[in-house]
Amino acid sequence: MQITWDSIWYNANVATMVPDTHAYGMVENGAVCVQQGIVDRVGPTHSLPEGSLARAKEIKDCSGRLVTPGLVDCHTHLIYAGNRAGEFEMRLKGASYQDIARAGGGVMSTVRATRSASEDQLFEQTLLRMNGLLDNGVTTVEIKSGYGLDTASEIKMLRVAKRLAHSTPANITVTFLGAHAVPTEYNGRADAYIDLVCEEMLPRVVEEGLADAVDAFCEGIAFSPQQVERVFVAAAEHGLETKCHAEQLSHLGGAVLAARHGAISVDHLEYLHERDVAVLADAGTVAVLLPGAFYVLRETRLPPIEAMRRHGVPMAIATDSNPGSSPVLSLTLMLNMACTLFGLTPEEALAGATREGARALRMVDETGTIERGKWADLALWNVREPSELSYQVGGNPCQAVMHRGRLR
Ligand code: DI6
Ligand code: FE
Repeated sequence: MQITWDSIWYNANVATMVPDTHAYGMVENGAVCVQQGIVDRVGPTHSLPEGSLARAKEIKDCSGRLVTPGLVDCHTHLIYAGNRAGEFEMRLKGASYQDIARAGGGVMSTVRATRSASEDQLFEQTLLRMNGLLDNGVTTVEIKSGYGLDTASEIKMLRVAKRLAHSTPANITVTFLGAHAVPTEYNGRADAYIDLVCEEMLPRVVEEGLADAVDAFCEGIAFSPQQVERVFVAAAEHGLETKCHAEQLSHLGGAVLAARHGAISVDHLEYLHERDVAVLADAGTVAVLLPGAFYVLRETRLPPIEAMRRHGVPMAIATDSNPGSSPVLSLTLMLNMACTLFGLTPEEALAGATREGARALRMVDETGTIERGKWADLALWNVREPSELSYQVGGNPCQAVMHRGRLR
């Protein structure tokens, strides 16, 4: 019986990102054969069964260019209204991110704009940003709520996320981040706000099936470890995965707390202590590094990369796309910053935006590497070597994207 594939991308340098003896899991002059949205075969082009290309429904001669897994952006706050260019100017004149937040700006400024926007307006504005990400080779995106901070507005954001999931050619996962900041109306009553998150918002979110995971911001300008822990306990009662914004601006111990509660990922981590790293390693928690926020806030303290490497903590890279600390829509630019600012190797950076990003979303069995049986999520780039993706600063080398077998 002769096999007829739906599509074949051939003559490509295929960085499968499957961890093995070759750097980048590279198959030189390779071919990827796709059947019903799934990768069916990866191997050298010359070993394709005779006549495969002639019989395939769709073929692409990649002319020696690079093919990678579709990129995975595992941490975004893509849904919001307005922008914070004014705060950017204030920070350039010396105000700190925390000063601005304590004065009622920061997250709360975006909350006011997001509360006043209609669901349709939010959808339209977010779609433009989503397309920016996807143009840059992304096929999987995590989206958080967290700019509503009252039940109706959080639900509004999550519905926009679900609409995006249905109308975008990408795998979208949705995270409920009700515990992002204490809204003004709860000033001085953070515990009462956590009651609202756990007792009213979360049950509604679960009832409407609006989220895959729950996140919380553990920080001086947000919530204490005790408050975050209440959110994790409530999430577990509802059977939802957890994640945590931790050790971004100071060390409160959120990362270790989250890891002990079985969180899939802990994110930011500039202030993580070396002694915390072993706990993440034992728990199998992914460290999500966000060099865009580090850059925009002109942070100087580096996450303990070498210790994470030594302990084998999986490291993912994401945009943290948000209007305050990381107005970023290019994940390939984050590969560059992960190398130049955090000292990752180009291979670690690319793994961070593919395989390890997928791991941070518990999707690594479906996407994040090019392997038989996984979704055919692929990106074709106008470069030959995978290190060029980290090397280039700005611009967009992405030439074609396939999501679950369909060309975008
Ligand atoms: N850390 C971040 O980087 C985003 N949220 C968070 O907890 C930024 C949120 C914002 O400034 O709008
Ligand atoms: Fe974030």
